[in-house]
Amino acid sequence: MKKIHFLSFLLLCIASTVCGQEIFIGNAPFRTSTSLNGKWEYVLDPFRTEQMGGKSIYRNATPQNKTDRVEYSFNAAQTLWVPGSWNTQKPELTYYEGNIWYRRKFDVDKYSTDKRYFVYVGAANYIAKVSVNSESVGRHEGGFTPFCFEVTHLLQEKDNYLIIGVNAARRADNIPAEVADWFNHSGITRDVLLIETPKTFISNHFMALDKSTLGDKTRRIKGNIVLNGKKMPQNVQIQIPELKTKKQIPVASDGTAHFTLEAPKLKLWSPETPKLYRICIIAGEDSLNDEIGFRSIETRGKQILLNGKPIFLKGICLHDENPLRRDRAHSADDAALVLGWAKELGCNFLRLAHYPHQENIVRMADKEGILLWEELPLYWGIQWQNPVVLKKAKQQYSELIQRDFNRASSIIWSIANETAISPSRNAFLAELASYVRSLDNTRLISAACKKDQEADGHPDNVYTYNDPLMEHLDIISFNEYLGWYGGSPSECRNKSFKMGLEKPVIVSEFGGGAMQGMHGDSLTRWSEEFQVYLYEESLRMFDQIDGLAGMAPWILVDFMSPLRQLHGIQDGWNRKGLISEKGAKKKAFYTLKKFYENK
Ligand code: GCB
Repeated sequence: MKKIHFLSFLLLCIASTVCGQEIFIGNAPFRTSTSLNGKWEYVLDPFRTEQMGGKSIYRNATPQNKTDRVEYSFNAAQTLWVPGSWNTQKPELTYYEGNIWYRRKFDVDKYSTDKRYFVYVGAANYIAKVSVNSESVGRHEGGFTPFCFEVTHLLQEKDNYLIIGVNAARRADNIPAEVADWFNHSGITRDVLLIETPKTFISNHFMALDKSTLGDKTRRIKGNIVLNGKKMPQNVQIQIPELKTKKQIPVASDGTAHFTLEAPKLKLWSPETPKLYRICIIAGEDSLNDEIGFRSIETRGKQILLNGKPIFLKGICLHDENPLRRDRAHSADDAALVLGWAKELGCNFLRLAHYPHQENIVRMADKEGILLWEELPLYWGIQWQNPVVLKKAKQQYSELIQRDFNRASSIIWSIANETAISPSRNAFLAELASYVRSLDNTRLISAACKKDQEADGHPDNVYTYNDPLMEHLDIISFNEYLGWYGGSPSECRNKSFKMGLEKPVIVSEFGGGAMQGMHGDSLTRWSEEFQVYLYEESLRMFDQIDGLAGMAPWILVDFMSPLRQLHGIQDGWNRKGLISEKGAKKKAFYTLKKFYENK
């Protein structure tokens, strides 16, 4: 049994405090905080100059006398709703990907110089520059992971203002890169909080079942608590009231407290019984609650074992969007909408494609007993040979792992989607796989791969997979669109699959488009009947794969995509959903539901 690599976390935390005031604060929803969501004023900066008429926008300039020339004003500005995609709030911003500078004024309730204050942003797509009361506090890159800056030294009780400049430009050296099959929802897309803490506080905690005790009567929980502050308490206390567990743990000089807890009668988390325990951590003046489930996930030969028992993952893919609002999802209601549909479909598994989804869905999956595949947007067109891009990938992964380490539902880190084999890509992803493992060995690693292209015309109709990346993965996953991109659904009858490795297989995508309400025979493209036919043939074919441990067809709901412009049918929507953007189920929804009922 390998050790959980909490040391790496520690190094990360230290590294992030060294470069400016950025610090990772975990467990944000359970913190003492004030929401800064709501209406924010904004100034447009289409050429990304970051200044207007020679004055920096982040400094919130205002004319000092009647002769003063200031060529922008937040006071006379229009507003945008935060959180939310700016593109879908105003028609003139639909395809806007320049800079927008947002401003929010606020007072601090019960302001105290004994406290520390942090601006926490759930996500801002893609680069965010944060300033408070005219002082710049930091820059963050990556559109789907949270970040936090300390602002204690800049705050006062009244009349503070926070300015966040967001740059949504797509660039070749970004992750994702320039082209993707989804809408580039831009701006501050997730919650903004002002978190307050005591001077020394618990910045994060990491807890997991000690896998080696799975079969024992008294199981063990291993973990680590990370404190931040100048004066460390001697001990922290951890409690799991339901298990009547209470333990004092000494704090090392670097502010970490590693622990092992005996947990007699610990009930394991599973989709059938998604048991969560309330955890309470007390460190000096700070205390914190969380709800955590404990489970093990591993592979044995071609099986995926949850808590030591084989499990078949009945899944579906999902984008992080609320189609009814045409917006990025950001709330518990948004999460409940799609999880409700997935449960109705009979799923125990969701592939959260193709980037980190909002934290609410992960926490709700914990409560509802849905297993998750989480992914980073290493998607088409990545600059594999560029070391800066590898650094960005590591940073995004470390933020995601720090956010979701304690979520039992999250079982697979997917490090890439449909990336072509090349020496630089292989080296990049192999290094990333070992980096992710070094941060977290309580989950499995996979990636959505492609079949060998040259095997397409293989005389035996056998699809083979020789992607060298697969050696570095715990699970072999692949996307396969036979019947939609090339071939007809009937060809599924002749195909079979050959995997070179003794590992479980997940079909991470298959499917085809249908316009809800359009009917025809089973060969009429875009009809609901065609989609049913394609599902029937695909399901029969994939079900015969030796080592099949799960599937996640593409996709639960139609989603916004500027790549999809067929007028009258797509109009900016990828139509491969089993549910339309208005929430109406297509016939193939019931085809898959029936398959899962019998699985
Ligand atoms: C894929 C991609 C996914 C696309 C899908 C499609 O293979 O992974 O992002 O949206 O195909 O609809 O073509």
